[in-house]
Parts: sequence; C-alpha cells; structure tokens
Amino acid sequence: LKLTRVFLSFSTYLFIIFKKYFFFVIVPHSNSFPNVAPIGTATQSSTAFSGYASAAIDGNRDSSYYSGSCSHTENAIGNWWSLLLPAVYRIATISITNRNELADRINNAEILIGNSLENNGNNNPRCAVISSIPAGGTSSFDCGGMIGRLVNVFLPVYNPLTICELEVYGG
Ligand SMILES: [Ca+2]
Repeated sequence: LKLTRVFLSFSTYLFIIFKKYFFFVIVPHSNSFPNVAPIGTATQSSTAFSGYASAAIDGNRDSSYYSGSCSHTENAIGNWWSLLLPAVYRIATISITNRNELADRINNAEILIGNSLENNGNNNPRCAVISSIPAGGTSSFDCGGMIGRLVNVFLPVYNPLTICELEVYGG
C-alpha cells in the first residue's frame, strides 16, 4: 500500500473591492463654454490710478478698486476698453463685474463684438448697452453667438471707465 500524501495548498484570497461611485450633479448654467478672456490681450483708451487694462481679465472679480484688480481710464468722453482674443470666437455671454463704489460710471457703456480694428474696435456690432450693474455685482449679457476676435466696452459719456472683471464665454 502506497500512501500518497497530497498536499493541497489552498489559499483563498478574498478581494474586497470597494467601488466608489461618483455622482455628478449637473448645475444648470447659462452656458457651458470656458471663459476665454484671460488668454486675450487687453488695452484701453488711457490708464489712471494704475488701473491697467489687464486687471479686467486677471480672473479675479474683486470689486474693491484698492485690491488692484480693476481697470481704470482717465476721465474723458468716449473711453474704451478692448480685448483682442487669440482667435475668432462665437460668443454666447459676456459677464462684467462692476466696482463696489461709483457704480453708476458704467451706465450707458456699450459691449461691442467683431473683427474690425477700425476706431480701436469701437465700430463693431453691438451686443448690449449696459443700463446699470449693481455696485460690486456681476451682470451677464447674452450676445447670442456673435462672432468676433475683439470685445470692446465703449463709454460714450463723460466718465472714467472701470471694469473689475470681464469674462467672455464662447467657443
Ligand atoms: Ca479683475
């Protein structure tokens, strides 16, 4: 009688796999485009109080002028601020954040979009006229897919033009 021992090496590996399920909540938003303004180049009719044109596209909506994130021109009639984008965009929405003081200075400003460089871009088609923006507030303007590489804000009345942030949503 031959005894054969069979050794069964038996190992049981128990894998407990925790599967994590991520639930994405889709928050409705007026558009799904990125803000392309920061990749553009901003200029303006003049600069006062170190309020450089680029402060309006620094990605910061801080509405306190003294935080250094708002543009500011001199006091004149026909001030403008202009954004040259790196390409032509179909623009859905423009958002503008107003200063938290002297908020009525933005009243009557026009938002212009197009490709013409004439008159510093101020001859381009108009998306909206800003009646007012609350002090420190952000207002959005529906431009309905207007096409252009230039976004201007033109102020036809006598006032400095200050923009704390301008966002361009388009693709
Ligand atoms: Ca800013």
